[in-house]
Amino acid sequence: MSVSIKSLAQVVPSPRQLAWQELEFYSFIHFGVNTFTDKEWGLGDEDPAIFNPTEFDAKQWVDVCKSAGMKGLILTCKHHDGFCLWPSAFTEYSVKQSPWKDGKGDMVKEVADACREGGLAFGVYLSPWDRHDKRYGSSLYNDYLKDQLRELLTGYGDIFCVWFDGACGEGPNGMKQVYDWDGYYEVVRELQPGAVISVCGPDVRWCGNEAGHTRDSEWSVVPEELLDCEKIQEASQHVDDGEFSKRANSRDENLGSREAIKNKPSLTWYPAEVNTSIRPGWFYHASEDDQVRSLEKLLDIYYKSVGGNSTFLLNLPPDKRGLIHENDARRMEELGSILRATFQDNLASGGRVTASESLDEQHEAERILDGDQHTYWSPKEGTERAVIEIELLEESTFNTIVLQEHIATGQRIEKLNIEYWANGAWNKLYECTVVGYKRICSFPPVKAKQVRLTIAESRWCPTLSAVELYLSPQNNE
Ligand code: FUL
Repeated sequence: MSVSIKSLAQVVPSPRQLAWQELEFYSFIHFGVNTFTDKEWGLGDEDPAIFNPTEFDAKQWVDVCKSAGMKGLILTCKHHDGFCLWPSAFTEYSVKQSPWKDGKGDMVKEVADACREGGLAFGVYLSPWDRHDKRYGSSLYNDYLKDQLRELLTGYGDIFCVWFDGACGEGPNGMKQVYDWDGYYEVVRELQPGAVISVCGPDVRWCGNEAGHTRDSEWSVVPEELLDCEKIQEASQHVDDGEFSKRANSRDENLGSREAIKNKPSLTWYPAEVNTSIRPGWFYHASEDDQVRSLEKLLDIYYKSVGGNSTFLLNLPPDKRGLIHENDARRMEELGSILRATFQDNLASGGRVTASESLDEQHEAERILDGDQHTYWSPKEGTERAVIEIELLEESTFNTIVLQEHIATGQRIEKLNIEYWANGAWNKLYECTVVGYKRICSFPPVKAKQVRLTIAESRWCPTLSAVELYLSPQNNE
């Protein structure tokens, strides 16, 4: 093994990664000329005159997101067609040329302001692939993209995320662009040091698919080579250097187990984001009005992403009016209601908790139930197995347990099981591998007063910052 277990346990997130992880659930908004042409990928020759949302209301977008319990929103400020939703000084191909607000509107500003007013974090998607701009394919284009980044990162307040898409097709002159990734990152770091750079960036890893599929064991500590994965994927398909097939890939199922990392020279904190759309497409198509994902499916993805050590980026495409369609809005409200009903009453609070051992007074077992996810229990350094017992104030029925590790000090738990006391014995309830930022455990309802957690395997020494018990009105196991 190239890296010791102790040093593995000490790979930690940056403050910006930590702040991003705590957002948990946020929306993607795909809106632009494609909304009006009924396409997924524009060609870059769309007439700006078609861009004319008649009832655009950024507050409606924000309200819909909030009704689902989302904490942020990422807007496609420019998609592959190159059309900009803000009046960029560096191109004419933008809202400036559209009839919307007589060419005087700034959609990025309206959305950013509405987010701020509504208490949502705001993020920007800026497609490096641009099928309109004539500079595409030359170094001038890299300067153009940086100028656009500067506009977006200085004119619209705090930005929590810059989402870079890996797509790299041909521009209007039939040429491909060699992206200056490091140059783009420098601009982001300089102007918005608190923002994460996602997917084609060093802070947030693409989960590897757009279907909502999640991993059972999602590690945030993974081989460093994954950092470049989305950037080189396109090129790699044309290069067979004999090494490609051995490299870790963001689509691999097993990225962070001891087995997967055993011969890797270096590891990094690179947590996953699950991105998918509420409909089959990323942009709005009236023909998909009756294909909004079911509440059951969305809940399932929520439990496995937010509750599977990832974040959940759910796309909600506004329609030609500039509103999130009633069907999608209704589904978001339903989702929010069930999440609120599930997580409102923690049956473990006020209970008693004991641990097989504790590091010191600051890390006693009580930290697990103190309602503060920034305090935590931990055993002595080097203790890889531990047992925690919780006694509730009264016998209760529950079907959901939320576990949280204190990830600011690393991700350690590798194997855990939960039991409950009934009929004079401990009964098996749930078994899992990783916990990480959050693990939501669902199972058929049980009635008990005592619950026992056994951490059977961990890296160096585990931590737990929260164990919460709930009774969800809906069974998600
Ligand atoms: C992909 C794009 O090609 C899709 O249009 C969409 O924006 C998705 C989120 O990323 O790479």
